[in-house]
Amino acid sequence: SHARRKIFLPRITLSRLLGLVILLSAACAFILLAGLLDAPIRGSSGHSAAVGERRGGSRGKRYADYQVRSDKVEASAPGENGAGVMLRGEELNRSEILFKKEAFNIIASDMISLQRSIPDIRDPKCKELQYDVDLPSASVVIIFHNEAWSSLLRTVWSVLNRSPPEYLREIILLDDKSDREELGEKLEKYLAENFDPNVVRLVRCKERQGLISARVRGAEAAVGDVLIFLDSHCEANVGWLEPLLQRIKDNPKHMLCPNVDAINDKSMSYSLNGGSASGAFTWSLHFTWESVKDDPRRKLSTDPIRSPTMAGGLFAAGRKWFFEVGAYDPGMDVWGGENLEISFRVWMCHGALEFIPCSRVGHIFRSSHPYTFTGRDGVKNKDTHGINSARLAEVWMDDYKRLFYFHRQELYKQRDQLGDLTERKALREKLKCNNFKWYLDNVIPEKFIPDEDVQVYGQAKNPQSGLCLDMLGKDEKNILNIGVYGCQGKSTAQMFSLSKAGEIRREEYCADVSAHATDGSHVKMYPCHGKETQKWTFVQDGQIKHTESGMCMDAVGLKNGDDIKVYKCDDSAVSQKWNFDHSMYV
Ligand code: LR7
Ligand code: MN
Repeated sequence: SHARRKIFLPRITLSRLLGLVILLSAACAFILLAGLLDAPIRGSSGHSAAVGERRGGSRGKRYADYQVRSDKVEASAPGENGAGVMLRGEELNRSEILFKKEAFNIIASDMISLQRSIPDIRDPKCKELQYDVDLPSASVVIIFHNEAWSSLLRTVWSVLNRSPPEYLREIILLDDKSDREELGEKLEKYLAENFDPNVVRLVRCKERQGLISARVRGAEAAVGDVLIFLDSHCEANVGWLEPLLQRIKDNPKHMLCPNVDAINDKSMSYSLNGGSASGAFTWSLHFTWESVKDDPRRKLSTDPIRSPTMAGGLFAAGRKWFFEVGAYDPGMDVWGGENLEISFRVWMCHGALEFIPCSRVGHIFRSSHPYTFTGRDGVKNKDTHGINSARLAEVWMDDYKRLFYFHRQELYKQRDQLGDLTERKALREKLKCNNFKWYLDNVIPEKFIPDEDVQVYGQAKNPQSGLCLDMLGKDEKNILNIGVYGCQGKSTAQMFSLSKAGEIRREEYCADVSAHATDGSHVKMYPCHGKETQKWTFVQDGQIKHTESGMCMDAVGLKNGDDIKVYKCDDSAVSQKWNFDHSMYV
């Protein structure tokens, strides 16, 4: 694999460049002075000195408060202190056109300093924590494919400016075969002029790898003790590095995520993004953010947050252990699925996954992808998330893969075309990993299992109308009325469970009716909360009765696509009878 990439080593060192500047003109004394005070110079010279001195002598504790730049910036410059940029007129029009290409506001990003300041929004208690002086060294791996110039370099600068040089071994910029002009020689020149080549290293892939293999290439090129992966449109915040390194020093089998702050895709404003969060997943194998659950192990607000899953892009792991625990599945392509795969794997194979509240990194959340989904096999517009997820389901989820395939029945039919899985299955054997049931029971016991934690499930049919309860093409997240539709068999839109707790439930959303429901009140899906408005009683061939209001779901007079309503319960009304068919299996 080494033959396929080229390691770029610039010929001009920074000190020679500096010398040149001094010789060229006395008028440049001003520039030199500015240079000495400025972060580019300090970043490079500081870092090259640091490589040899690291771990030399002094032990003890220090605070994580490293920040070079923010105090010297004109506070009114665009985007400073994490402010958003508001565009008008022609600039606004141009940014909206370019938004389609970049999936974020590139005009605003280009207006902002590559070294802008951002607010230190850590919990104030983070500033009281102390860290060992002797911490492991970090290799920050930033993979990119056609990332915009300013967002890419702002990521690099934020890491350099806010990481103590003695711990930052290197930043690896892994170019996953970008074809943008400016990311070619112009980038090489910029890096050579601004950074120590031993600290900021550019590695190029000859063929596009997709983000998953690209990350492994980056990790293979790294030499630091700890790998820290970042997306190519991030901004590391004050003190972000030390809490990660300390935690890995103390727990070498922990994989850690910084708290992901939000950089707004339209204004570039930097914000708290709700503070702390953790991760979960849906049975369709998408990552979800969750609020932090109570955990008796957590004594302080600054303590790590155990998380069943991670979002994927921003995390740290010991370099050796990252490979021991299986890096990534090399059969996964382009984008998607690897985040849940690594999450399940880390927990099942005797590691742990945590969010670290005192380590904060901003990320531009984009609503589309500014690149193609052409696979390594040349096939265009691949459903890489689906295929990658099916691979993970086959290797890691045991019988629970049925819940994924229920959502993706076409993939179930093509499951012999997912590529070779023997190595990943062998890895699971070799590491003697726990099974998926263990993961569910121990790591995410609150996860609703639609065909286990239930009384009945499947499609709910009313014999009189012949219609089934149906989402009517709506997304439950919008809290809209549910209805009835011709029964479809194994349709996700018609999958409902009656949970043991008496909810009419779809994963995290529950059928909800007000306590004061009257004849003709609608039924809405609402996030499950376990309270009375979401409790129902039901026996097969009987009524679905809302316990609190005493009203029953009734299909009287309903046609395909109508909303379901509740009416006063009437034992003799066939329009109030329902059957769940259990038949969710493919
Ligand atoms: O072919 C590619 N090669 C690449 O190198 C495609 C992408 N990339 C790079 C890309 O330039 C970027 O730096 O890979 C990185 C991630 O791609 P994004 O930014 O388009 O992904 P995302 O932020 O939309 O998606 C999240 O889920 C992905 C699933 O595969 C990855 O794990 C991303 O890293 C992940 N991002 C985060 O977790 C950021 C924080 C939370 C969110 C969202
Ligand atoms: Mn991203």
